[in-house]
Amino acid sequence: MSRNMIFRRDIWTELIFAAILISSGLAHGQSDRSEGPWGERGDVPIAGDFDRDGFDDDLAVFRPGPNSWSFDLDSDGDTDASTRMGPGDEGDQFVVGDFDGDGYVNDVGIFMASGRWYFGTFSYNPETGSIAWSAPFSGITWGLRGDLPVAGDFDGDGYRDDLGVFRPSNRLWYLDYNFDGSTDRRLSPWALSGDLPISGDFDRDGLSDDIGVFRPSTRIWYFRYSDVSWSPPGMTGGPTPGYVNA
Ligand SMILES: [Ca+2]
Ligand SMILES: [Ca+2]
Ligand SMILES: [Ca+2]
Ligand SMILES: [Ca+2]
Repeated sequence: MSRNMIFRRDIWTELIFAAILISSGLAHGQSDRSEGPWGERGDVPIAGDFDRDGFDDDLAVFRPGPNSWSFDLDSDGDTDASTRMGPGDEGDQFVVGDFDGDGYVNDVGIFMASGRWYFGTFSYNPETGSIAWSAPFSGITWGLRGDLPVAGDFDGDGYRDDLGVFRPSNRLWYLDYNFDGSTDRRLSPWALSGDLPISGDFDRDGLSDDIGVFRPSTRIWYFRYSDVSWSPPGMTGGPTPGYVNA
């Protein structure tokens, strides 16, 4: 074998190794931690504080089909509780917030394809290891089919009880403070159709009032910080309440 052949083979080895690195996800960005495998293909993930220990580090997955929920209450990749007595059906989307204002992010909003929302709370009992679902809230109709929901503290009142939807068709974001089914604020177009919305406190000002998107085509994440100063729901000078349903 000539020197040239050996050199070429080394180049190929390098290229194949690089391709393996890229396809294995190592080049996709550094993680601080990874756990699992936990959950199954097709599961819908959420995160919150379902054990009410003050940390929003609990994972849960909704499994369409059996319509069951599994919980990993310390995100270590082990199931700590599960129940079939929870919300959800095929095609539902979920957001997590503090809709009852008790200070714990353990309430779930269920956004159905019909535009109907309902809300409830997962309560974990550490004595029995069981988790219970209760839904004392009234439901609302808000948003349209195809909207992608988020939840946060968009009015900055300290409660993560506000809903938002990103509408890919017009790139508008609609916010409903206090989940009463009326649009309190409409943001200007931002992000692209195909982007997947998230919300959180990305500028670290202590309020979960910022939005973001993940763009699957490029795997880039974009963030938009909120500059909302608090004003009473419905008094924001935004579009007519209920506008989003029109
Ligand atoms: Ca927790
Ligand atoms: Ca709560
Ligand atoms: Ca709020
Ligand atoms: Ca913030």
